[in-house]
Amino acid sequence: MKRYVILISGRGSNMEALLDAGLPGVCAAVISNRADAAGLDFAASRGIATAVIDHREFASREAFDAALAAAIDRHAPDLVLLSGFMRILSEGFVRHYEGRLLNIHPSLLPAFPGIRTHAQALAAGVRLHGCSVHFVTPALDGGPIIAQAAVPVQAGDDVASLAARVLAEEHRLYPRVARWFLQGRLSLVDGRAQLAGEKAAGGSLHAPQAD
Ligand code: NHR
Ligand code: GAR
Repeated sequence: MKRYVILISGRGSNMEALLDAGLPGVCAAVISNRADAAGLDFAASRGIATAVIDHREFASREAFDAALAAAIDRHAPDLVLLSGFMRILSEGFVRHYEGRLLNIHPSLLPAFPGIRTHAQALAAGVRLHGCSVHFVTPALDGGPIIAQAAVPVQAGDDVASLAARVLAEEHRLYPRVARWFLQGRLSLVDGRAQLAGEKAAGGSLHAPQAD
């Protein structure tokens, strides 16, 4: 069984969705940069090892990232999942986990990288919004996209209503992609996401075709 580590910063609802999905792997640890992340209690209640590496205790991003990597590598994971993790990671960290580091981002990338994506989408007036799972590369939210899910933006939406609609899709999409990886079907090849059984040509991997 492959081993995975989940990184969180807060609520941890995507982490819960991953832990409840019956994934074909072992969650070796949940690690947070914030001691008050609610998700830590849920993980502990499942008997999963937890750790806190507080970014404020480090003089530089590189020093924080080195401590974080040490805490992760103690568990020798095959896969590391950013799950509402809110710290930008340095190039050295990202390279160390190249091909085994995934993120779920609450927009249809490449639209709206960074934070406050739902407010960005409302301000832009887009009719479709959603979420993307991608391999993490040094370019923030710029790594190869693996799968996406779209939701309509409805008249009268505010950030809360739109975020809730996207979050429901996140909870379906992220476990699905994690399953592909843990099954050994998903890999990063020449800077593209490759899913076994799908043609590489044409670019995008459409989640509905892949199951
Ligand atoms: N690191 C790299 N190198 N590449 C990516 O693609 C990354 C990453 C680290 C995190 C998640 C990402 C998201 O899904 C992610 C992708 C945090 C910020 C941010 O601005 C931006 C994007 C993401 C996560 N963080 C601020 C910082 O200074 C802090 C913001 C806060 O604490 O609220 O690190 O959106
Ligand atoms: C999720 O919507 C996730 O996509 C987003 O934060 C939320 C975390 O919720 N991630 C980012 O914005 C990363 N910058 P959760 O803690 O309940 O999973």
